Amino acid sequence: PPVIRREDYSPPDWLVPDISLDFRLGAERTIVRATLQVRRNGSHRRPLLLNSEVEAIHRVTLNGEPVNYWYEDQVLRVPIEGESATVETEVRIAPRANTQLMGLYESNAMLCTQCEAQGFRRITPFPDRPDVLSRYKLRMSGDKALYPVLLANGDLVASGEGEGGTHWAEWHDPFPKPCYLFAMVAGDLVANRDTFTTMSGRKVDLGIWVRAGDLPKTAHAMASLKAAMKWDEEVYGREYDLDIFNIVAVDDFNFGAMENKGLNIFNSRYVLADPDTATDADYDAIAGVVAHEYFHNWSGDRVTCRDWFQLSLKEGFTVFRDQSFSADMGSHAVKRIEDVKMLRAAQFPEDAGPLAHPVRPDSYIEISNFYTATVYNKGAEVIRMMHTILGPERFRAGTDLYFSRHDGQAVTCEDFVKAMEDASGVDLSHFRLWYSQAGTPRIKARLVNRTEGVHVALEQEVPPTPGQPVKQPMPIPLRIALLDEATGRPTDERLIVLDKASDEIALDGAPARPVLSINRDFSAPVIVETDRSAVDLAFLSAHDDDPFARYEAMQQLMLDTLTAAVSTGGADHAPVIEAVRQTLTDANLDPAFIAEAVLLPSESFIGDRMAVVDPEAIRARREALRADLGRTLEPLWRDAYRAHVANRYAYNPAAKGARRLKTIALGYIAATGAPDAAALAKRQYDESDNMTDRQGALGVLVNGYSAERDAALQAFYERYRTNGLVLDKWFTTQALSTRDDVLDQVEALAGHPDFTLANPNRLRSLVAAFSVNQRAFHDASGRGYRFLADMILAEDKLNPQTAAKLVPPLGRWRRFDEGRAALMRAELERMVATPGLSKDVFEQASKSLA
Ligand code: HT7
Ligand code: ZN
Repeated sequence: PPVIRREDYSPPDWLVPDISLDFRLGAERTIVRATLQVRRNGSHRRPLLLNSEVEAIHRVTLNGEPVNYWYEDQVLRVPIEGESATVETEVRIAPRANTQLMGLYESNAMLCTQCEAQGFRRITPFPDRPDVLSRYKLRMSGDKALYPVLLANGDLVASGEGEGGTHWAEWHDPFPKPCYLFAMVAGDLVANRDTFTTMSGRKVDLGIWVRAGDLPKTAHAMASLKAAMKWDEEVYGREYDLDIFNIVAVDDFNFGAMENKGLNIFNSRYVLADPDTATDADYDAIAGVVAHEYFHNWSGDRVTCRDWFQLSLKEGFTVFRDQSFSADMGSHAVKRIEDVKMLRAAQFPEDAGPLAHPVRPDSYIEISNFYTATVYNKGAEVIRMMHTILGPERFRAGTDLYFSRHDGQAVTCEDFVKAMEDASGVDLSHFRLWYSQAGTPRIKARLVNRTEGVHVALEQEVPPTPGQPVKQPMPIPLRIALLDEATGRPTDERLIVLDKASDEIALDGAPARPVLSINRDFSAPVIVETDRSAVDLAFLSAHDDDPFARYEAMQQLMLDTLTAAVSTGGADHAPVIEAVRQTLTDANLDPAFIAEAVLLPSESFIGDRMAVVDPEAIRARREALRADLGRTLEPLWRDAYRAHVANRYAYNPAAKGARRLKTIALGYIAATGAPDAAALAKRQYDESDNMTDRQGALGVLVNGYSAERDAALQAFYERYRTNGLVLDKWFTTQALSTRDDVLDQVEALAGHPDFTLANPNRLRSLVAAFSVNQRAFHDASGRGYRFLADMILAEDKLNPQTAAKLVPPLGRWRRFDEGRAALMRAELERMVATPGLSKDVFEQASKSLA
């Protein structure tokens, strides 16, 4: 398949300032008529090229006359003599047969669209690229009984009854937009309606559209939306610009949600919540995703991307915005820890593997493979570093300038950085490397005593990545402080920017016995190695005034202990146990923070720090430390459990933290092998008044062999079998079990009548969850690899985009022993050799082999 390169960008030959669309809706067949007003862009004689991946092209006219068009390689070429013209097309599409869930498709009897990145071409012929901006007018008509609600971007301008039980609606969107932001929905839906008055006093009608039975589950999404609208006004000065803002929940969706102008379409898992069916993590995710999509109205819709290489322009920036929003709505410390955990779980391995790419990639085969943790999460860290370097006021001046300078335009990451520079006067030339160089920088830091005082000696190395064998040193902002080992007090924090391969920086005012606190608040997305001893780390885990650094010290202590245990077969657990004891008994700490701090690093994170990953040894040593922590501190775990067990459900940061700590304590009690542990967990399961506690108890039970386990799994299934989102949790919980027979269970679950490849959430709930179960997935027999490859190949026939997202765990073969590496490679080779493989999976699998 052809490779698309960033350096080959050229502006569009033809612009389409206006488009009118007419849809005659039907699930089996929908007829789409489009009228494009086109205008030549620049002086050239090239034809108009329209991307087209529709079922059938019925008719093409030019200025009202039939035209000799030419259709080849999914491109329709229309020769045009003049400088502007009217091009009309009529095509047929088949929403029900659309299993890719791109373009117009059917989900649960509703018709809906997904156009980013390249779905619009599956609806109607069009120059499907983000730098062609058009004003849209749309008319749709369909069966009123099947589709009583007809929604699209912009404002509803007219509606009425048609013949034969049909009705119609017309929507106009006054804001020019790229076609990837086009959306329409037709279905039997009801709305949770509300209003928001913007800072200039305009009233906006809000609607969250769902199936009738789901209406009671929309309150949290609505509250989140209103909070996000207010926050964007207060923090970024951004006001909503249309009179209507609608959200629609859809069950079959390839991604989390989509920011279509005025009509966001959401995976229902990021809309629907009540305490009985959604966990605290679900509630948090809903708030975050609702905010993210809403924030795109400015960072993505009003100012969009020139080409898909610039994806992080909107995604990195918008993730940073949603992270900041969620931090402001709850605990900054806990949110930062969660975001860093996510970065380390998803982005660091990507950056260290065969699919590593810069935040602004240089080439792709299939753009949907580039909606990655690097573009999103590392992209957000890049924006955060600019915020750190410039400070909040200059950063805000930069975003103001960016929005005013580029409103209504399709621009580049370079334009964003330039606006930051122009508004702040800070030179960011060197900083631009963060967009172009892949790989996670590694820093070595140590304190050295010089005659003039204490210095911090720093070295950096950026590892080679595919296509980038040699790297330049990056500018790395590091927040640093020294803690006095005698008093526990910190010196003032300072921000240093390491911009050379190595440097030594004097730290004035150092105490007599300083301990280094570095990369505070995770100021840069890097791996820091220090020579700090277990004593230093334990000290920081008890005293550091920066909550992230405090958490990090504990993680490092645990990681050092576990990596030593894996390589030598055993290690001294005492420093970790003492540090956990300190944290658990510190009455000044928030339970939500304690919960994060006392959790051991994940098996994959431990593996990421090893030269050759040994999944069995990691599991064994981690479980040994867990059991030791459980046994030695058992009275404290039981205290923590009792302290929170009787709480009535409420959704607020304190109650969430209490629930989290309670279930983590339950896990440690179970790790001791205490005879009452299963009964305790079953009681929590039976008596809980919310899904967080219920799923938490199930997650503890599922790792054991008790009768309570089977009873709880059965009860869960019976209670929630008709609720797809909750049933997903049932699959995931079992796929993540630490039991030795999990592979048998997962294979059996793939044959369960409720398992289906047609719904991406269900597929991910079992298959993606299993692939992060490090011990089971990497079973030395290769059975886990075969299972995953079989699933990918089966899914590829229906939904290549979703299939391709499952490939990366197999691409980590270089990190494993020869036996496992050969087995993983064999599965990748089998995929690449499969006739009819999609370019989506081909790109991921072939790059993973290289
Ligand atoms: N901007 C949205 C991306 C998206 C997407 C991409 C590929 C295939 C399907 C998709 N659905 C949504 C989501 C976001 O970042 O807000
Ligand atoms: Zn986004």
